[in-house]
Amino acid sequence: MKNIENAKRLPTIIHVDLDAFYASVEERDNPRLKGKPVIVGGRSNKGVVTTANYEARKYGVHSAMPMFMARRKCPKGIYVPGRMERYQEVSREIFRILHSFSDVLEKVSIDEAYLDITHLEAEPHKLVFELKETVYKETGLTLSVGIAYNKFLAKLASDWHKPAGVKEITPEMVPEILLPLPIRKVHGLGPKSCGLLNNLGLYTIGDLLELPEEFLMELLGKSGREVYHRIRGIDPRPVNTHRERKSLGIERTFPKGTRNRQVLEEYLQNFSQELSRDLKEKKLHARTITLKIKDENFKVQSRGKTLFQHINGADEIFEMVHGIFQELALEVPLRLIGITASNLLSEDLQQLSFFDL
Ligand code: TTP
Ligand code: MG
Repeated sequence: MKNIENAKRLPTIIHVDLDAFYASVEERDNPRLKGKPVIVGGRSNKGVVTTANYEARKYGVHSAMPMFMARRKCPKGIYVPGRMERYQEVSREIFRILHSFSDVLEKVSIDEAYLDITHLEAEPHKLVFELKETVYKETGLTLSVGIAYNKFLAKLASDWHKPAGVKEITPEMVPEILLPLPIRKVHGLGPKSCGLLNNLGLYTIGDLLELPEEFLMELLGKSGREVYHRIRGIDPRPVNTHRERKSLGIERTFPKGTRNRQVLEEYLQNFSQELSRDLKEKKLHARTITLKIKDENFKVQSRGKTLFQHINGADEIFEMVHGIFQELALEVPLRLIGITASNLLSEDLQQLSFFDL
């Protein structure tokens, strides 16, 4: 019995993160940008950098940097405004590919996911190689991957050899890898907690290992326990395929305000279709549909309707949002229109509850 217990394999979890995601999509869509420093962000000098490709990072440009500073550091850079819808579209394509490798997948953000591949036959490095090849062939984008036996270490590893790198962290490597790392690398320690710990003279994970669990809990509250275990390479969080989503939405800003009902309704038609596709892909149904508008005076309004049953069909969504839209006076031209689906129910959970009845 003991032997069987010992032979039980550790999980194999991979963390996938696209390289300079928005900037890479811009490069791919516009070959003229290839090899040049590309910066995506607000057009005005008051805006900030959303992301910069690795060429631009050589000049010291990075996410959240004010645009004027980026322009100063990298005057030859190519500055492009973001195209959120396009990034969403490419992201969907990538997630379709990721799903085909393992359906035990947790989406963390538009360009980041955990996949549990423990149950698959394939050797992890071989699978990761194929996954990278497939994403590159089908989308032209590169990604970095971390392989480990838990989520914390997999995420740490994906950042190791960016861009386009692969890094595995095995149990034997843990002390050597973790001890010298700065404490900000610990998932769960934000800038505020890091500041507190630095003030106590604690800078590396090695320093943190000296602290008793109670001390960390007193300092950090509930997350103190998680941090205590994480710095020892322990993280029991499973890859959560039903990560709860609160809402799903799509919106569009216009370069010029419009009151043209026909044009606006056309947007709503398209959005309803896209939202429906998104909900179906995620096996979700929504009970509340909300219309969001912003007019030329920057006045934002959201109006929602809630049904008794859950829906995810394009026609049903459009019918609801159209009803709300028709009640609007449209006195001031609109600069933005969008739809959000909320009060979501996962199909898997729904099935579960049927069985429970
Ligand atoms: P990240 O994965 O953090 O960054 P990245 O993909 O651009 O670069 P890296 O190679 O280091 O992974 O974020 C993914 C996308 O999310 C990024 O392309 C743009 C967007 N983003 C923001 O909108 N605001 C931000 O502050 C950051 C960091 C990212
Ligand atoms: Mg990324």
